[in-house]
Amino acid sequence: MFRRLFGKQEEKTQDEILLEQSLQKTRGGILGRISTIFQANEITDELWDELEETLIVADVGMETTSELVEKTRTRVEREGIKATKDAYLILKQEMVALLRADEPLQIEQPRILTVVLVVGVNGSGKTTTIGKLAYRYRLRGKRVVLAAGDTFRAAAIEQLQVWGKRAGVEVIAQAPGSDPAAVLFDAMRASQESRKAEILIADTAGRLQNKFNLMQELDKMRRVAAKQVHRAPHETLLVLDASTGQNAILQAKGFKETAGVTGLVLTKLDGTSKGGAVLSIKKVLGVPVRFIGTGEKIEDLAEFDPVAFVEGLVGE
Ligand SMILES: Nc1nc2c(ncn2[C@@H]2O[C@H](COP(=O)(O)OP(=O)(O)OP(=O)(O)O)[C@@H](O)[C@H]2O)c(=O)[nH]1
Ligand SMILES: [Mg+2]
Repeated sequence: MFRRLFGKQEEKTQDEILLEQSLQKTRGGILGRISTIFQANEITDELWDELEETLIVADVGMETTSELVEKTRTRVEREGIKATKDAYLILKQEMVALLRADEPLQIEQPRILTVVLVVGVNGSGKTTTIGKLAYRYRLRGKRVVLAAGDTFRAAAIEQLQVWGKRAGVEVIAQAPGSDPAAVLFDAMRASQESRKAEILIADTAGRLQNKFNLMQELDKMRRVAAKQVHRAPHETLLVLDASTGQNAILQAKGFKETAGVTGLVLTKLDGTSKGGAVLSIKKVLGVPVRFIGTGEKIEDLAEFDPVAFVEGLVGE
């Protein structure tokens, strides 16, 4: 019913199945209670109170919780809805509305070369995500090149090379310690000339959003990209460790202001019960979630789909 409401086929895609599996812990936790709340016989004040409390405990955040409950309640009252199962449907619709992106993802839009910058704090899962993205788009018949823009440590370059091999795509790298903007410049030129690549994905060093020098370095990469290819970088994906819940959102605020972030990748959703925090991300940051990391393997990446996410979050 819920899927059909959004014009979805009954058959689930591989991405939707991955999403649902990665939300098992979240659904098994406090958020799983929501479907029980809506098994009550009547819609009462207590039902709304209980819903609000559950969402807050599930790390959804105060502001988003209030808005979500208020909107759902208003619609239920205005539309004269009496059955709890119909109210539950409205709640899920409102959750989907919170997550919808305003713009399409740029990676597969037609253009000569699409440049994707991947940023985030240490250990959030940038390099792993790049490997997964490269694999995903190569399987779709795209020519992909990776740029080893994390020149901080030799091991970081090697790690990207390992992922490149796994994904079956080329990695453009320079010696450790080189200027990341120069690596990107080289990789862009190689992509356009000898490699004829359609998608270039650049790794960057893990950094804190408040480290001035590192943020300057990122800015330089952006400027170099823009000089060489019209409107590049076309996507700047911020990778966040979803297991840190609301903290991930705080971190993202800092990045968003300085790094021109256009989309989010949430990793390690599979290992956490804090998936509820995802509901407030788009509202708080104004940036949509684009991908979900669902494990450590190369195929463990799902394109974010609000309907499948909400289904996985609270159950059908
Ligand atoms: N369970 C799970 N683990 C993940 C996921 N994504 C990344 N990891 C793990 O997180 C750890 C860090 O991943 P990296 O890709 O090296 O992170 P990074 O952001 O590139 O780290 P730095 O280069 O040190 O800043 C690794 O052990 C990955 O296997 C995910 O979606 N799920
Ligand atoms: Mg890395």
